[in-house]
Amino acid sequence: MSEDLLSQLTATVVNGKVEESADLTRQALSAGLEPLAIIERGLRPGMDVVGERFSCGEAFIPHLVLAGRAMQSGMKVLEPDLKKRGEGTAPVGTAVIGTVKGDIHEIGKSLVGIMLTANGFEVHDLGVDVPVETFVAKVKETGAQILGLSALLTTTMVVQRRVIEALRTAEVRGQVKVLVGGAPVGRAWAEEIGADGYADDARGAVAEARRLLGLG
Ligand code: B1M
Repeated sequence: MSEDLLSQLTATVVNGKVEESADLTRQALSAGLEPLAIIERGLRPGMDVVGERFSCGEAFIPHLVLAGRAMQSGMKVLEPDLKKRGEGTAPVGTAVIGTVKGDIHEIGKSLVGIMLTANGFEVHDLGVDVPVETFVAKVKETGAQILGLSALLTTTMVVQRRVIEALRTAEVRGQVKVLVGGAPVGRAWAEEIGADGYADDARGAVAEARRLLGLG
């Protein structure tokens, strides 16, 4: 039954069915499925299918846009439940996150933000296509201990390096730990550009942020 719901959910994302995605997500929640399982085993696999189809010329930009909307409408249903988990205790730290300049991929970054919030972080999400200087200014303004930089394109991952350089120039590099992620980004890249941490998914981002703050 649950597996059936999850594979239907994957299909609604692949087919870009925005309302059906929200409906099925509600049904999955009512059936007692964990929000994270719904994301990881229902919604996200749909994005991977559409991405693969795009790579081999079987899907086009409008399909990516619709699939993105369908995934986001499911995530909207789950967001309040996930965020509630971080309420009621003092924040474990402050994080600024965003997708770097030139890159409008939003979903993975938002998921990282939701998961950090769910795990007790105060999160300032700057959105997508964020200029280098905006990251620096927000780190200064909030005194954040974590800066999360998302990049989904091989052409924009280089901007992560520029942000780190700009933090150095602004003399705030020492006060913030930089966490990088996104599909083309790996640990070797994180080390090459002098980032402090790397994670390949939202769960890993929370674990890495906690490790960087010495929270275990
Ligand atoms: Co684009 N796109 N896209 N796209 N898109 C990819 C990334 C691509 C791999 C598709 C493909 O070719 N198979 C490819 C990149 C190739 C490359 O550079 N290596 C690509 C391309 C080429 C493009 C355009 C250039 C296409 C064009 O115009 N010709 C264009 C670029 C626009 C721009 O940004 N300037 C473009 C546009 C778009 C849309 C706008 C249409 C849409 C985004 C809609 C939106 O976000 N609102 C879109 C989509 C949907 C995708 C795919 C299909 C799905 C991305 C997604 O949301 N995945 C994607 C293919 C794919 O990933 N399979 C693709 C679901 C999400 C939960 O996963 O974002 O990977 P992800 O995030 C994960 C991890 O990466 C990680 O945790 C997240 C959650 O588990 N993570 C972090 C992410 N950020 C992190 C930060 C961290 C830690 C972990 O710490 C701070």
